[in-house]
Amino acid sequence: MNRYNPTLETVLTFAPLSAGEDQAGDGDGDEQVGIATKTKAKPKKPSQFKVLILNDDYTPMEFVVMVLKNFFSMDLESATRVMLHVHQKGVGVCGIFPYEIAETKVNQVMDFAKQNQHPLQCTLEKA
Ligand code: TYC
Repeated sequence: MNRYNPTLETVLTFAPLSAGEDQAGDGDGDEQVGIATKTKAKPKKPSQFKVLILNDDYTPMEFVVMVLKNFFSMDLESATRVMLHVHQKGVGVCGIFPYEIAETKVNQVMDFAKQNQHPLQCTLEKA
């Protein structure tokens, strides 16, 4: 996955070379030849990632509701609605987070499912 998301950008400013060094053109030094001299702050919004849970035939509905309540701070009503959506459609969104948080949630859910010997799958996808 391409996660390049710079917060700083190197800006090329072209300091003309002297006639002897100017091998790129006709010797008048006006070609776009030079060295990078400035770094400009360019803040970017961190990319957002959806955390998805997948349906399976074995994980108990109550367990999925517990996962949604515990790891995604849903109340019982929302957790039940999302769980039933996943049960019927195959996949559903638990939440949208910056990459590091989304990755942590996926790992927490997968670890918790494994500890309890359920095949529940959780993944992330760029929002
Ligand atoms: N399909 C499961 C069952 O019938 C329930 C379930 C719902 C499992 C959502 C996973 O992400 C899931 N017990």
